[in-house]
Amino acid sequence: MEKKATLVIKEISNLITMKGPNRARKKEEMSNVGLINNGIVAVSNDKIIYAGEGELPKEIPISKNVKIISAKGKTVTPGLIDSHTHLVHGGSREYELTKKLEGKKYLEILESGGGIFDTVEATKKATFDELYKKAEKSLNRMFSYGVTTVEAKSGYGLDDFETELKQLKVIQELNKNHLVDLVPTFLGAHAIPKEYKNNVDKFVDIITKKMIPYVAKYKLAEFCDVFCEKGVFTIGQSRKILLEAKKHGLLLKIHADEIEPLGGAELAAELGCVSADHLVGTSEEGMKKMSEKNVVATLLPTTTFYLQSNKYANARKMIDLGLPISLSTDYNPGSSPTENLQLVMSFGAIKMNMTPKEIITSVTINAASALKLEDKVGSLEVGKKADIIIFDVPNLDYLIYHFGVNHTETVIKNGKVYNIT
Ligand code: IZC
Ligand code: ZN
Repeated sequence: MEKKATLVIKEISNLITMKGPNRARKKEEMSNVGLINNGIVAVSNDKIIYAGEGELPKEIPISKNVKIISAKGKTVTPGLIDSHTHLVHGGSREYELTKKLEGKKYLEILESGGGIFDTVEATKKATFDELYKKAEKSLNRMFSYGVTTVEAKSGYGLDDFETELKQLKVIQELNKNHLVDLVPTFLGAHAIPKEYKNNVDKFVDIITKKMIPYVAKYKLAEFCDVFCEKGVFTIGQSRKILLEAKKHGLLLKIHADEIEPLGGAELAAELGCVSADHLVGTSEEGMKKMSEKNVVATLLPTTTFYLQSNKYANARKMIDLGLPISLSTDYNPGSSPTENLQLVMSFGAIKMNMTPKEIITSVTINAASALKLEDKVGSLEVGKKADIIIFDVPNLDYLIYHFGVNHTETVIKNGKVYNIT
C-alpha cells in the first residue's frame, strides 16, 4: 500500500535534519546538521516519508485527513534523546544540599553511608506503583522538554536483587505505557553494599554469577553499566562484571573517570563499550583509545556543575581527537537532580565550548548511537521514526543561548502531535 502523508510540517524556518550516515558523527561531521531553510517534513503514520525544501513533491500522496502545521519562524529538530539517566528511584536527597554547602563532597557523603545508600533504602521501601508514578512524572517532564527516547538504569537495589528487578520492571512497564521510548540498563554495580565492604569480590561474584545471567535471560536490560570510581568499583572488578555481561549478550556502558581518573576510558576501549560516560578526568591516551574503538563519549555537564567542580570534561580535545560526543542529563537524585536536557545543552556551550551544531548532534544522532538506536531515530530521514520537535525559537543558536527555560512548542511522537505550550 502506498504511504500517504498523514502529517505535514511546512514553512519550517530552520529544519535540522541531521541527514547523514546512521552512526555517531565525529570531528567536523558533528557540525553537519543538515540545515534546510524553508523546510518541509511529511509523515505517514509513525514514519518519516519526506524531508526537504519548499513544497512537497507531487509524487507524495496525501491522506484525506492530513494534518498540516506551519512552523514559520520556528526551529524543527529530531526528537531529543537522553542517553544516561537514573530515572527510577525512591525518594529525593534535598537534605544533602546543606551538607554540600558546608563543604562535604559527593564521595564523602557516600563513604559515610549516605548518598546512593539513602536512595537504596528509599527505593527498597517504595512500592512498584510509587516508583512507577514518580518515574512517570519525570518522564512527562522530559517529554515536555522535547525528549522522546530515554535510557534508564537500575542500581538502587545493590545486594537486594528484588529491588533491582523492581526497578527494571518499572522501566519495562513504562516502556509499554508511556509515549517516551525507554532503553533499560542494569547497573547492579552502583555502590558496594555495607555487608560486602570487606569482601567486594564476593559481591562481584553475585553480580556476575546470579544477577547478570538472570537479567539477560529474562531480557530485562539491553545494557550493563558499572560505577567505576575510587571507593566504588575498581578497574579489575569493573572488567570482570562487564566481560560477564558481554558473554550474556548485554551491550556495555561504564561510568568512567567521573571524579577520579582511574582509567575507565581505557577499559571502555579494551572491552568495546558502546559508550563511556562522564570522562571528566580522562587522559589523552584514554581518549585516543576510545576514538580508535569508536566508543561514544557521553558527557554530563550538569553533574559537574552540581558537584560544584570547575573541571568539566574536555569536549574540545575529545572532538579534535575524533571522539563522537553525546550529551545527557544524568538525571539522578544525588549529582544531577534535573530532567532538563535543554539546560544541559546550554551547559555544553557555556562550560565546554561546544558549538550549537555540535550540541544538537550530541542530543540526536550521537545520543541514538550511544543507545544503538541510530538506524531508527536521531535524524529526520525517510524511514526513520516520526519523532520530531518544534521549538519556538528563530534559530538553533537561540535554543542554546536563551537558557534554563523550555522552548518546546510541539512534540510529535510516533507521528502524533502533542502541544506543549
Ligand atoms: O544516586 O548519586 N553518580 N551515581 C553515580 C549517581 C551519581 C547516582 C546517585
Ligand atoms: Zn550516572
